Amino acid sequence: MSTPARTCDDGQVASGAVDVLVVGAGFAGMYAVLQARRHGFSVLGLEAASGVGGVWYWNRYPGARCDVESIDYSYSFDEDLQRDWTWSERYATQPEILRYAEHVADRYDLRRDYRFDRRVTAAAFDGTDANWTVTTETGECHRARWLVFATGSLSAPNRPDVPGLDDFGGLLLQTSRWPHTEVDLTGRRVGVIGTGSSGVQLIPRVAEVAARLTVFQRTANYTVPVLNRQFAPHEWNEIQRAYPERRRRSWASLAGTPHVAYHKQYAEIDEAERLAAFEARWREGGVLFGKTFDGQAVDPEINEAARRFAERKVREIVRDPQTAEDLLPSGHPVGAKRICTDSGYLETFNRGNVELVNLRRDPMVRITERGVETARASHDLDVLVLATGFDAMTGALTRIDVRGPRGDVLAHTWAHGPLTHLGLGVPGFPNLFVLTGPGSPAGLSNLPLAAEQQVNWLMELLANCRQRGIRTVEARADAAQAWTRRVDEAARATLFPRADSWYLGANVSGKPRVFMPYIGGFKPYADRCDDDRDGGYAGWHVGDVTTADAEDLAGPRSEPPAPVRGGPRTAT
Ligand code: NA7
Repeated sequence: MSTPARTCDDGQVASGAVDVLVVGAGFAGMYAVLQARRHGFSVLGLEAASGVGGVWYWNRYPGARCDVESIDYSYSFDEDLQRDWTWSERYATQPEILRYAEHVADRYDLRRDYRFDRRVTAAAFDGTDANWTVTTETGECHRARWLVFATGSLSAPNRPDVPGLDDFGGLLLQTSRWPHTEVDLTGRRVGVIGTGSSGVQLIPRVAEVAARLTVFQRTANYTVPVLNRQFAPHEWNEIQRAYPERRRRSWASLAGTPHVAYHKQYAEIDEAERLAAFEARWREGGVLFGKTFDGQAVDPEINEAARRFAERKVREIVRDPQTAEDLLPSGHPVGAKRICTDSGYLETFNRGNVELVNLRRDPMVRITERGVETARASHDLDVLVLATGFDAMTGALTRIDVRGPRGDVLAHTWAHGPLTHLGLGVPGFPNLFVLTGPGSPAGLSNLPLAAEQQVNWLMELLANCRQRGIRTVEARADAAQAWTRRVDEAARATLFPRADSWYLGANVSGKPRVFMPYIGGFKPYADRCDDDRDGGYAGWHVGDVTTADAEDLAGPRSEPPAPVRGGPRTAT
């Protein structure tokens, strides 16, 4: 990106500048708009979609469901909202979460501050009047003092660079851009590329109706039955009663949910008790299997025990030995890629109409008009589904042409990995804030709470600036380097860097291999943010930055963090 995508003439700029411009209408963006308004700021929200919901607006594929329990995956800021909304299932489906987001938008009349169908393509900071000018694909320009990107960590689709993708003559679908009208797959020959959370949720649903389903798997991942169920009416009363304590524990937790590991340490108990603990977690269902014991994400011995347990489960369920072998994850620790949660995924491979193609043994060669060609076979398809994930954490931001007052371009600043102070600010980009992005614990935490924590902190900062008549705030380069190192060191202390995950950018070819989310925990992160505030916003330049002192303030251009681990990139 060498030239600005588009600049705005004065005539194009829509009315006057607002105080706060929020990009995105997912959970973080909606809450930012609400809180900006409640703090008395004028606010404008811009959203690429036609409605609210963020990831839940786009990911409408059959089987889409949140892998965090519904009673946790919701806002906590308003007890009336919490009391008035009833979740019908333990793990909510995409339609129900979208209804919840729409309910929140209605309840607080959020849409009046949003403009939808506005994809932001560029943002440039004007140092003379300390305002951002934000441009949309539709050619609109808006000005704002404070620019808040709530563009989501899993929002920029990853289109695989497989040769011939555009040649496919059938219906090409992507889980993260699923059509809004029903897609009838009955009696069709369907191929699915990708076996992460999206593929694992989709595949059993497709298998039920398709004439033939071919699953193209590059990496087998750990998957645990989600054991979803409807809530009984009497249960909901109990949930309501326990909510305050549940939320209190969640806010004090490492991941924004109230769950804890087994009450005894792995080393203190015998083999029978270890197996019983793994079994109990497995029967609880969902991602928590990855945290059965304290230290499971750090200690290779505990992780290996979890791996052996999961392997037994696969072999018990999948009848064909070669298929079972192919479905066994190898080469990455349990939980180092987010554990998938499924409803009958492994059982699907016992069906006569389902075939698994292990791309490690039979690599994909190209996509043709008729289907997918692998080294050993041609697979004729009517429908090809890409469940290939996201350019996670940074993709939504680096695809926007963001320019600071001293010529910094965000995509360049992050070319070797994201550099942030607390995941919130980037040196070189005054008055720009990122929510639930790299450097924050959001990708590893319960997102609604992670968003609330960051927005609350940010609005306090902005209110403080208003009170003191301060026009600019910018992350200090030294603070950002220190925080980015801390993010890196926290990851290195765990087994996470041993997997080619989206946390590391390893799923996207050409992306720097840097661990992006902060793995040190939700509560420790919130405490660190509060320390920064209590220290007078020590990690920030608070006050106007002039061109003359800018170089001095920004310090030397950042050195990219070293890759977490070397080795070849995963290839198809
Ligand atoms: P994920 O978890 O990134 O999964 C994407 C899948 O697509 C994964 O199996 C990838 O294999 C596969 N993939 C990606 N590119 C290719 C190519 N070129 N060829 C073959 N296979 C490919 O995304 P999801 O949408 O499933 O889930 C994202 C998050 O949403 C999830 O972690 C939860 O937090 C919710 P790979 O493993 O990279 O070898």
